[in-house]
Amino acid sequence: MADLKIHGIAKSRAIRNIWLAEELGVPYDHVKVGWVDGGTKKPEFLAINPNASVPALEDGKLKLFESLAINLYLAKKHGKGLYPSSLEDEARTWQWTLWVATEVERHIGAYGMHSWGYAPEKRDAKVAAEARKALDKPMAVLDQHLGKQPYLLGQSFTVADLNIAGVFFSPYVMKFDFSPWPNVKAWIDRCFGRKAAQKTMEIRAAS
Ligand SMILES: N[C@@H](CCC(=O)N[C@@H](CS)C(=O)NCC(=O)O)C(=O)O
Repeated sequence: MADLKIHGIAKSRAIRNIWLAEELGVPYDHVKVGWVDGGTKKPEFLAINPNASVPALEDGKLKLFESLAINLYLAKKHGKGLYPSSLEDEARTWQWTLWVATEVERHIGAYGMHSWGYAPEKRDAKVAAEARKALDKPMAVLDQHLGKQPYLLGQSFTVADLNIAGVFFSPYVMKFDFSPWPNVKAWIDRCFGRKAAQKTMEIRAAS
């Protein structure tokens, strides 16, 4: 049994943490907690994440929730070049992470649920269209930034890239059209072309 436990089925935001663990090459146990089957409501899970949602992390005595915060912690703890070494780049990592969580995730989430996530009878094309339109502004910001450099912090892939690309994990798998933002498209192909990302996709596909 590994010290590190990632709770949450692969077809959930836990995939972001699985990807990071695969990048780091750290041993981890994958505890496949889901919500449809009531797994997130069980007392033993609520003791780890009282929000009744996945993912959640246990690392020895530490318990954490919030997928993107979990990644910041793991990347900082294990390093391996994925966590920035300067204070300024650390601040940029927090900036992009909070940006994707507050400016992007709800729109891409709504688009995804109303395009492929919900059963067809629950999908609302109007909600999907509005969510897609709301993405234009933040995606233009990301595209402009990535026109200057291959990765968010510069020349190499870091947890900042993984956290932002991780929010697009299922849209990427579901062939969301990134072509209106060519720099984002080239960057996300680079991110998901990584060996660890490919392995993570296989884990998700097999789940
Ligand atoms: N902001 C949280 C969101 C967690 C979340 O909403 N997870 C979904 C699965 S991807 C969930 O467990 N939902 C439980 C439910 O809908 O009852 C994070 O990024 O970890």
